[in-house]
Amino acid sequence: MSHEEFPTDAPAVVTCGLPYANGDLHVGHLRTYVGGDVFSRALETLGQQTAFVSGSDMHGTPVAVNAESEGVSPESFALEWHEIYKETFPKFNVEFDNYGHTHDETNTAITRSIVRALEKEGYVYEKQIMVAYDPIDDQYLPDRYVEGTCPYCGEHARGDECDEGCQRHLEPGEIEDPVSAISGNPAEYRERTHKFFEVSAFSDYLSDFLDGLEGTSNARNQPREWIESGLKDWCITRDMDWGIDYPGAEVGDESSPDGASDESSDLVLYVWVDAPIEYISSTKQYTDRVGPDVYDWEETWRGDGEIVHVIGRDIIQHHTIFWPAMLRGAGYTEPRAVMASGFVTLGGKGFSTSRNRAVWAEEYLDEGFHPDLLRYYLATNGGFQQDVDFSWEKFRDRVNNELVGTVGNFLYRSLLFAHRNYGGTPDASVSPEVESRIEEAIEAFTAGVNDYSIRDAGNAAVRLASFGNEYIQRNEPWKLTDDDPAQAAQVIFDCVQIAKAIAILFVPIAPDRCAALWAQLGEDGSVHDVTVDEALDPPARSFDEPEELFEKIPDERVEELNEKLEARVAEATDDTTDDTADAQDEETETTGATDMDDIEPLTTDRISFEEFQDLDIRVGEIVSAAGIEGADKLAKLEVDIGLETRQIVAGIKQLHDLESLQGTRVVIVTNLEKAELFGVESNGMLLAAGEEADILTTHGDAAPGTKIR
Ligand code: B3M
Ligand code: ZN
Repeated sequence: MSHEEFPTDAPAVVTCGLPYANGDLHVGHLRTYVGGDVFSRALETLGQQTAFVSGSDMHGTPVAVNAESEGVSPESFALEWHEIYKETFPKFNVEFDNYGHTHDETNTAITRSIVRALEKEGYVYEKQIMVAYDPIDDQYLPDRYVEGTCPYCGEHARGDECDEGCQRHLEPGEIEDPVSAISGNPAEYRERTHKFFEVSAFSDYLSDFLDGLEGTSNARNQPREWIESGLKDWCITRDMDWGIDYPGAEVGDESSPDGASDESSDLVLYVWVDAPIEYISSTKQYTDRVGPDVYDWEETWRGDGEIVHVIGRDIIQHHTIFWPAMLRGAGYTEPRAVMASGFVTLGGKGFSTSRNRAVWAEEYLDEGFHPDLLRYYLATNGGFQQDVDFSWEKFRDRVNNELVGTVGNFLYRSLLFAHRNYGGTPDASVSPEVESRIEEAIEAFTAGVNDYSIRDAGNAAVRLASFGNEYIQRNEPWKLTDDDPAQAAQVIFDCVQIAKAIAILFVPIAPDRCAALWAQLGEDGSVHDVTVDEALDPPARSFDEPEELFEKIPDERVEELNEKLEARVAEATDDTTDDTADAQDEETETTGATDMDDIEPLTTDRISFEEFQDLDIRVGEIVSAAGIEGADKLAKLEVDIGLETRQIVAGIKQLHDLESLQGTRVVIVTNLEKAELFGVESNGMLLAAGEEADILTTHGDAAPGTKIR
């Protein structure tokens, strides 16, 4: 791994978090896969050698619980979903170089060798722990088989993750008031011997690792606090049949240093051991297919590879603490970057599988929408770590205004003019103005990739198209063909050059549409093999009449789609009891969005205008923001309110990227009584909306201190 700018001379691998092979994919799930695909294509466009890999996560209780409720074996259940995912991703132009699964031979072998390496280095030990057990059903209750209360934040949590609260990984035995998620029976704790990975031994290493880690800032900030509050070792075995057997548990295996204890023969590895290892296994399978001369997995994972993990923000801890410790302990290369995406909501609320409140991946395609439209929406609608809301209205607006109105419009009008008047590209060479504008676009694209911002990389092409529209409008070539044919030819040549540059720079977002544009431009070969260096090469001489690349979405379609969605939700709500909704709803796992169907009722008590005026509400500007140590949710802010700077405690720690809040305009109630929270004085209140603490800001540029009335 280097910290040089992309492209570097080393091979890169971009990985996407492995989807649990346990149910239908919806557009919320697609965000990280589209994100990973865009990023990996963008690296290639820069000329970086890149492999793009992922696979299905076959093991663990998320698969076992769902298989059990369907009455089938976890293996056949997971394999069926695996095949579906493998077919679905390419339909969204998410094209992995290898898409494997965690249960295959490659992953089983590499997982065993890594666990053995960790044992050999002395990082694995045995310990007696209490594990949840259902005495009525006579069953151990690992991970998702048990539900209860998070000991850290008090929210309802599932076995191994506090998915509705503080997002922490929970160790076996930690969950309070345990009940079986299957039978609802109260669980008891029983003593068992399990294997532990000594993550705590890596504290110093991980601190340094995080200092150098690139990607989104949330992937550095959260784990820093976890390290400061003291790392716990991870239990890496489970009382289950489904999974990879603990190596050394096989009869006659002598490589286990202490021999296997009696109990370890019933143990499988915790799913989070073999799941990230699939990143390595999948890369190896790619090499096995194409040969090490084309791509060498060992150079990447054992040498100086640029490893970039693209994940959802709910699995940051696994990728920035547990996984790098495993890699380090077993002698593998450390990741260069972790890009952790925000969640996707639907019309401002969470996706809900059980309530059928989702836009399903297949459904999107069945409605006849081109995959590149959704890619554009998901990749450029806000920063990668910000949450994105999907609604058919917003989708229509972005498609109609930007893809059709800006990009499509520029391409169609200029290429049609070029074809009709010159049969393609006129005789000329690129003007200095357009040359430097294209260079700027390439720089913006390159900077976007190096900032891990797929939005910035994607917008480089859209901005260039917007310039193109302005350029053609300003120069009015249609008025010049008779009076100044050389100038007309110049302008149109420039436009074709811009179109060519757009085809190259927009490939990561819209691979299929850009391939069509490339063909339309009469260019040879595949645009997927072209790098930014070619954006200023002279365009092909002749091309045919162009076709429109993007189609407008009519308003009636939006109404129709919304009605369909509402009808489905109503139907599903009718025949889904809340209990099954809770037990089966795996939404929070992958999208993290919780249902917010219950909007608080309006208060009927009125207050007088005078009472309202008693509140001294001011515009403020955040000077600094930092998490309060030991508190899960609280952050300490210094806020400039014009007349002075106030220290304010706000419950936004997990919900915002604190580093990036500096300079944000906020709204502060300044005359609330002072309070002390977690030993820190709060001198005012920050206003924010809803569960996600959507921070109120001002629309214009009212200065700090301005009174709000
Ligand atoms: N299978 C899915 C999730 O928790 C989980 C990811 C594994 S990535 C190595 O989002
Ligand atoms: Zn919690």
